[in-house]
Amino acid sequence: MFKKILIANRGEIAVRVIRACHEMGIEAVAIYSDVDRDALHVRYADEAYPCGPPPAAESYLRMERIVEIAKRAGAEAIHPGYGFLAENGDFADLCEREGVVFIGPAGDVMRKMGDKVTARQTMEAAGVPIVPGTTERLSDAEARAWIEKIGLPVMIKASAGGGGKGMRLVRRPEEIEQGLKRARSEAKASFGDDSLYIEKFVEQPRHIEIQVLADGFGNCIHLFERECSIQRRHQKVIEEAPGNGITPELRAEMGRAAVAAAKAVHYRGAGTCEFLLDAEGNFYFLEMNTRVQVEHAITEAITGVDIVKAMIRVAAGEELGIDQEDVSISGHAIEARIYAEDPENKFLPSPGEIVVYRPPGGIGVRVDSGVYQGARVTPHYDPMVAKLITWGRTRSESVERMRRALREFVVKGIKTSIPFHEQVLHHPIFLEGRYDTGFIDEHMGGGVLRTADGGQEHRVALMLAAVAAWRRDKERARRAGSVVHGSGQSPWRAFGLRRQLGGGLR
Ligand code: MV4
Repeated sequence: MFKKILIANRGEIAVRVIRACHEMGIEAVAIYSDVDRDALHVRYADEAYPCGPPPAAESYLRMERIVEIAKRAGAEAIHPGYGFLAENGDFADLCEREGVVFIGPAGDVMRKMGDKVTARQTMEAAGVPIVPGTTERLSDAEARAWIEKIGLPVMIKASAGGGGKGMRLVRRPEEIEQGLKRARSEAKASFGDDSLYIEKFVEQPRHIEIQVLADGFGNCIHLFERECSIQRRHQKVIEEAPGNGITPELRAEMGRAAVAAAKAVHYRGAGTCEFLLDAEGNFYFLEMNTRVQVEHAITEAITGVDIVKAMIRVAAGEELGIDQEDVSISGHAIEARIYAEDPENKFLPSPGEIVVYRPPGGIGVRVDSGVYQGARVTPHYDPMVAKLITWGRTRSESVERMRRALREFVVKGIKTSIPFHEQVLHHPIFLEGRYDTGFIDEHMGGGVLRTADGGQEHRVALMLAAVAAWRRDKERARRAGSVVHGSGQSPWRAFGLRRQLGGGLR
């Protein structure tokens, strides 16, 4: 096993990896940009080295410099976390050339999945269902012909895109020309690659993803699904595991597809296959994320498997040591991503000093955070300051814990998305678990919480929704004996009293 690992990241994920290292008796080396000298991940690490000025391109993305630091510190491996260099095949190649283990899949595997046209070809060949559409790079003429054949509506997507970047929805014939033109020029400008492909548009899909783990010996398992349909502008806000209403049969089928996807590329490490699930229960492969994801912790909560430790073990050449039959789902977990953003002001970033920081605790609560009281949130990086994960034996229990934990969570000095999460956690459609990717746009007014000036109507609507939820909960509790406790008094508490008192209750 490695004796020392460098973590090429910052924030909560760097802390998460350091914790795994320390449990395994491995020393952790941090890197930090000039504004991160006092960051939490630096304090947790055994050693830390500066890597440059705050812009990521001059610090956390400096491949040669980071590998050089690893070698100088005597670290045998680099964990990239998520973001930054995590899905950069050239970085994995560089590590290998320099004799440092990259904790993740091989560079060519990342490139294969990073290029969506190649990924679609690979998945089709492996028998994994892909969204109906094309599997070649298309000229404009070919694209027109295919759109004719597939029929509207379609999505025009950039092969080099992903995660919602570089895609355009075309619903009407007159939108085709501009769609193609814009998609191509955006792809060229954003990725330096204007290859496009076409997919049939899946209406009101749900985002269901499967966690996989694989070693270098051909062992590959899945750790079931996560539902990530609650997103705002392709940014996940709330995730849960298992997914709502996913039958054991569908779960097994999607799990098999994800394992087939991973095996097709000789995957090693932790990865995630994203699928769209339509209203009829059909699922389609979208893309594979070749890294540990932000939301991995909810899978850890329901399976008990430490995903980061598994990544480190297989990167060190060990066998996975877990069979598919060894894993099962226990209970339900929900994650709320706490962002330093102001939900009452268009989710604008809210940097500054965290003057008061009092995270929740107690049974079934996990907080993975990269900040502490007195720390500064700078505008240079991702605004996520903490992940709040609650587990319960049932979905209702995890919901109740999440409400309780959100209520306990005190962050002062910066604005956070906590009030927005509280509203979602009281929304009848969320409570029913019958939502899709349109939830925030259709039921949360696009996510904009308006207050003082002219937002009265909006607030009333949200309060009525909360009261409806409370009535429904009460009615259901009466009929089924499965209670979502605490909602008896909370619609008013959450939306009226608490706001009137201006946070005084905290
Ligand atoms: C789609 C789609 C409907 N049909 N593709 C957005 C993120 C990227 N990973 C793929 N995305 C979508 N692709 C087809 N053919 C709808 C979305 C989509 C979406 C997907 C997952 C979660 C949230 C979403 C929000 C809007 C659109």
